[in-house]
Amino acid sequence: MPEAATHVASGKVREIYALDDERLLLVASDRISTFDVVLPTDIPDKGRVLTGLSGFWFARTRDLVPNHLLALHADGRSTECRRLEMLPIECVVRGYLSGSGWKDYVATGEVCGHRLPEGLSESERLPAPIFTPATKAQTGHDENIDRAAAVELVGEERYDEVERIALQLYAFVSDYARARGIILADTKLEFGLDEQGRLVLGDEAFTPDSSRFWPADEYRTGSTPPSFDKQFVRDYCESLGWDKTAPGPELPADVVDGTRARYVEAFERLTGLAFADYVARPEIVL
Ligand code: Q0Z
Repeated sequence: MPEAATHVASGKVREIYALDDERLLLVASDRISTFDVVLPTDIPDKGRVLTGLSGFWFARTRDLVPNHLLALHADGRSTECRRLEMLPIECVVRGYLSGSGWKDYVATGEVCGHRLPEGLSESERLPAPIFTPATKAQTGHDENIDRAAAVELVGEERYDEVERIALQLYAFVSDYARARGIILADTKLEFGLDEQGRLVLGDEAFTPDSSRFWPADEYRTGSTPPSFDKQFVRDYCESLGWDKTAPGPELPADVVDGTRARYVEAFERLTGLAFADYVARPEIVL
């Protein structure tokens, strides 16, 4: 990391540093969280996998929408990006009924004001992908909101623009992933504005931490399909009878190795690149 970089913010598993007035450095650690708790054991290379995937998608979607990426650093886990004025909403697209979308549907028959057909099962594919914005909670959980509430936060014109772009991005990446045996159930995108007020895709994009990836060959409705990346960790934590409050348990070597292998497999299947080649030369994803 450059000597002058000053720390700006910490996420559960990432850090942001300011390089200057216009540029930030996003650093993805190898930390992993499950059931909202960061575990004391790292997954080696997880931060590189996520950084490489984000870079891969930024490079392939730049004709749909400009993004904040300026450079990938040689460590494979740090990205230099343009500093944006971030919009105050999380831009979620759902192609399948899972997580809070499933909970809201069971309670109300709707998700973020989208009335859905009756009788859908958990994890079922939706008739068409839906844009389901959420507030950005500083602590705790993001809250799903409807169009009217999101328009209050960003304005009608900007809302219509992010909805259209987010749906286009989801369509592109979900088709790409599906052809490689991976279902993109849903994804959370963050957009910002540049100096000229143009919409720019920021943060991380289409990583396993910001999206639900399901192995297509294990997909079925009526329950939560296994997560592509975190299933070993979840199964191990469940087997302990841990109460899901901090501190989380340490992970044994076989769970670490199996989880690392799943992250690397997601990277290699989605990008078609050998992960070792990425580590040697991160810019190959661009
Ligand atoms: C992203 C976050 C992380 C904690 C701010 N290009 C940008 N311009 C301005 N702000 C951001 C970005 Cl990406 C920005 N976050 C989310 C990331 C650690 C929080 F690595 N917060």
